[in-house]
Amino acid sequence: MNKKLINPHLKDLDIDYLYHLGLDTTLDLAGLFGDTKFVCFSGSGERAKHFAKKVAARLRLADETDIKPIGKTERYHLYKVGPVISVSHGMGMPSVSILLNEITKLLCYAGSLSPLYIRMGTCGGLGVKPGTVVITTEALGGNLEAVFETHVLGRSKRFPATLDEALNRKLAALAGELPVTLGKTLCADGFYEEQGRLDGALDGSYAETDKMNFLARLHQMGVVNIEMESLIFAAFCSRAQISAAVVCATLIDRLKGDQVSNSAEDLARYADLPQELVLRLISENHK
Ligand code: R2B
Ligand code: URA
Repeated sequence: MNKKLINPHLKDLDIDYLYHLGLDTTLDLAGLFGDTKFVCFSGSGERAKHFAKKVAARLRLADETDIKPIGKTERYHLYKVGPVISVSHGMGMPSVSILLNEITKLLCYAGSLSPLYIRMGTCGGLGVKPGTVVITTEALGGNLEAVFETHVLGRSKRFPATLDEALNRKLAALAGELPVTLGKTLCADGFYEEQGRLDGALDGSYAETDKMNFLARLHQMGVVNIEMESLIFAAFCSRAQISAAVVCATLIDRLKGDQVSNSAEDLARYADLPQELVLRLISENHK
């Protein structure tokens, strides 16, 4: 993280209320979070808790029963175990964007020097078996460019979105028997039409052949998976010079269908795979 890039207006605040986390700068943030080395993001609160418990077990730290959320849990669930923050980000880029802002301020106030940010998610796959772990090399937006586009003060702003190649290589090297692959990720603004599905509520006015042509085009561009958060994640982290990676397990092969109809056991098994890869990285650094 490059502290020089942090918003200079923050020093004018007497107290900064990290509203969505339910934390503020009157608390002992340095004591609670100053030693953070990894921030691991999951979609749901359940998965963030599950990961926190696994970190505790793998690093032989806290007892499972000590794993309690810090702050409020109305929007996000945040756990701290040893050098790891495990936090949920919800679905979609706006939700991730709010969390990235508040977590990054939190870590600056806490004095955590260079934390790694890793998103561990689920996704649709393209031409890979369900249960494949995809490490994102490049995140593309709905217009298929590796640029995050947003609006600030009524004007369009474009931010390049790059991830840390060296971190990707490190993660890939830890794969062992895990079914890991590297590839581009399409980051969509929605789950249904935005991902070329034909099972949304409204008539998208496109046919099966249009959908298949689109998916084939993505596949030819080297896109291996589709999810909803990687682009803002990459863009925010590039802007703050935070080393970041996105590691997601595929639930289905979109070349074969749209519906996510996996059993609860399969879903849990798949969601565990990115967690296992990231646990290996954390354990290696904790030796
Ligand atoms: C993957 O799964 C969620 C949608 O089901 C979304 O958060 C994503 O990126
Ligand atoms: N998450 C997505 O965003 N898309 C899928 O197809 C599956 C999970």
